[in-house]
Amino acid sequence: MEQGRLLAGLVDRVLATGNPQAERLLAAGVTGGGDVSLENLVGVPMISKADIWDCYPFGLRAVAEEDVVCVHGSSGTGGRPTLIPYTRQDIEIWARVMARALGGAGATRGSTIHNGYGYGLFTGGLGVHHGGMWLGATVVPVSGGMTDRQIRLIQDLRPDVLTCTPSYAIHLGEALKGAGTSLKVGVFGAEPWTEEMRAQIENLLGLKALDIYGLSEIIGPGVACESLDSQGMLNVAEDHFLVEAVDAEGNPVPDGTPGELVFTTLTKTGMPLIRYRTGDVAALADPVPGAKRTLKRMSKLKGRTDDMLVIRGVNVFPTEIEAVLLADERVSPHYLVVEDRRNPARSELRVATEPFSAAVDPEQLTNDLVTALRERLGITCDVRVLTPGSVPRTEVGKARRLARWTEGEPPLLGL
Ligand code: DLL
Repeated sequence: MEQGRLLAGLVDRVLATGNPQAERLLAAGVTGGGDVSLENLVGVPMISKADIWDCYPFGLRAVAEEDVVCVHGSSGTGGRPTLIPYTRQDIEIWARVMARALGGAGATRGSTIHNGYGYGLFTGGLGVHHGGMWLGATVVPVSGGMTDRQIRLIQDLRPDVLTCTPSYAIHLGEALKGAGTSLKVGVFGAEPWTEEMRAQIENLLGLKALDIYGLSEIIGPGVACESLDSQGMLNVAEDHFLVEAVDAEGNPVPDGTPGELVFTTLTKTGMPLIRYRTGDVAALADPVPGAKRTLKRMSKLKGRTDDMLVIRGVNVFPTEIEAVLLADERVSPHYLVVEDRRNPARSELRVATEPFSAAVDPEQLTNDLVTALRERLGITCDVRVLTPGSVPRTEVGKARRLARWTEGEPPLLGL
């Protein structure tokens, strides 16, 4: 099978570098591509973000320095920055998987793509840019922020495709104040978002909202993307990125069961990774039966392993809280989940929300949300319904939906 052949070639390429990833393979007894197959992949050592940090900046690079054409990564809010070197071939692969993702969302050569993802080290802006141009569409490289100018461009250039984070889509939708647009589809990602958030975005912007997933370590956006025909799941670009889902011990979980996603970059050259554990949790599934697309699918992300909250023994992902909050039509899509750890022996969950309108009775809404959260998640949360506008909006970068309160002032006034 094609994936098996690419995998063996990848293992040979990595071994030839002698880099720390190669040393780890050798230590596990892997001396050549012939030692690894799709069937025995589970026995091959995994690699993590900590390993990339340990080799900062480019210790895991697998090509000569002059073959690198650009660098992307994440700025490292949670720690050190992660930098990824790309070769010309990597950029082409990225452009192709992104073009396929945009095409699956209905974009064509005739499309205008309003690209509100940030341009820079972050992969969102340039990933969509490369893919949109590869497809032959017109990309408007607006980047994040300056919302008034974005509204003006949407009205003047009449784009059919919007690409940005789901939280910024909400922000744009609110700034449009009900004015109709030419937008038909949105390709939103880089942050977790639920079906309930999807309904709010579709309602606000009058478009079809699709999910796109990716991470700089693997390539950027386009590792997986929903298409109009993928039935709510994301098609994984398996011809380039081999996917596994594993439990906490690293054992594979069956399709349909959420597990940590592990990717192998079959065709990447600048910084290929074998069994990169992402910390992202989702469930895998086969392609839609009988469909033309033959790629494995993944569910929307439940969250990240490091964002999972343990409240009095109950495990909760912030997305589960979002789903309960936004299922109530009185609640606006602006919220913050706060894990109150001031007493480390007993974490409490506080949830700050806003009603859509000042006409909503805050006391009634508070009681209803406490009940709904208890019924759905089995935990009692301290819900605060704040006045509209209290929860900070994110105009640039990723929305912050989870805060940890360890001491001192609350992360948000009113908690
Ligand atoms: O966020 C790449 C990207 C850009 C994806 C634009 C989609 C759209 P990083 O900055 O390296 O790359 O962050 C990667 O973001 O491990 C997930 O935890 C999270 N993430 C990305 N897409 C989604 C999504 C880009 N659709 C990290 N749903 C990943 C939930 C997502 N979380």
